[in-house]
Amino acid sequence: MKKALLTMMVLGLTLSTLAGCSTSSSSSSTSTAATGGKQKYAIIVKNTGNPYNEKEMEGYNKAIEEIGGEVITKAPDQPTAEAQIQMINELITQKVVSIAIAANDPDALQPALKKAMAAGIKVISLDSAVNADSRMVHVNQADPNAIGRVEIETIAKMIDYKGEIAILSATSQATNQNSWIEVMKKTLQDSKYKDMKLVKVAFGDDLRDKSVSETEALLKTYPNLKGIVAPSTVAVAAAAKVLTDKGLKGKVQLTGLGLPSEMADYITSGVSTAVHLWNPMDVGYLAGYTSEALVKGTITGKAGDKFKAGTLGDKEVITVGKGTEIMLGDPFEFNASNIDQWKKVY
Ligand code: RAM
Repeated sequence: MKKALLTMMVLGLTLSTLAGCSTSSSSSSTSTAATGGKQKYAIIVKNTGNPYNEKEMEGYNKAIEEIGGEVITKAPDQPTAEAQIQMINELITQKVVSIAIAANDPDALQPALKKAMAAGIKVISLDSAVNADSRMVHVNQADPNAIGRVEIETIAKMIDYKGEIAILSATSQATNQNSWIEVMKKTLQDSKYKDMKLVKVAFGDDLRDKSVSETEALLKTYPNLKGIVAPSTVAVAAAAKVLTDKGLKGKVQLTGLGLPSEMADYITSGVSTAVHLWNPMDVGYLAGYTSEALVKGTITGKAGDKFKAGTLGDKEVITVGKGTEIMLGDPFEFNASNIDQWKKVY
């Protein structure tokens, strides 16, 4: 009896702890914190099991807590548009005031997101955009041109501007990775890179096991491969592990977009001498404040709109292509000189 009571108490404590913590990576997690009529702000990330996405949600939570809203976080088990569509429809029923989404497809979410906007919900994308008609504004981590160019220049330096390279990406539909790959391909046309050849773009789907097997397949199919560019935090860590395990350090070079916390050992060992990224918590945090500004009517999402994004300071909406965006900053390089300091941050 005593034991049963204790179990119930522990369970109660666990549940109340969970309820207080609004970030979760389960397939459809909802904050159950006592809301007292608070407005519900929702974020949908690409999928579970990716520390980058968890940090994105963490930043979003922080912003929404600061502004006094209730957070709903959602992450599908698989990085698919179908799973995200279902989540959008659930959020419409839950009468959230805002949805921020890191999209698994640029176009497929349009009907669901349009339905949300027609219901008065403020819709933004972050990290991986939906098309301009499906959102009010996009929160972009960095200029895709800067990301694509720096990736090519980094791998080029590592292989002395000569030899075969491959790209190991996330999903084939990911808006963010595809925009960076497009810039990488364009950059490779520069005469500076004339002795380099892109032999393959492979997709690890932001899943660790698939990224591992795709890396192994690249190494097998292209025995002369000199370098891999992995513009996904999951892919670059998986490729680093494969190169380490196969003793290919120095034979096949690696760069990409990596979390310093996950890449520190590989940078220290020299399997990858440099990767780039931005702070995913800041991406989420900026999305939180952008959502609030739309809900409060401080901005409407049109170019020239200005607002204060908490500790990130003043931000302005700009036109990019057919839509508008809010830019976080520039990609940052992590290498042997700074990795020890950054691995503790994110
Ligand atoms: C993965 C995801 C994310 C991307 C980073 C670089 O974690 O695909 O969307 O921004 O990599």
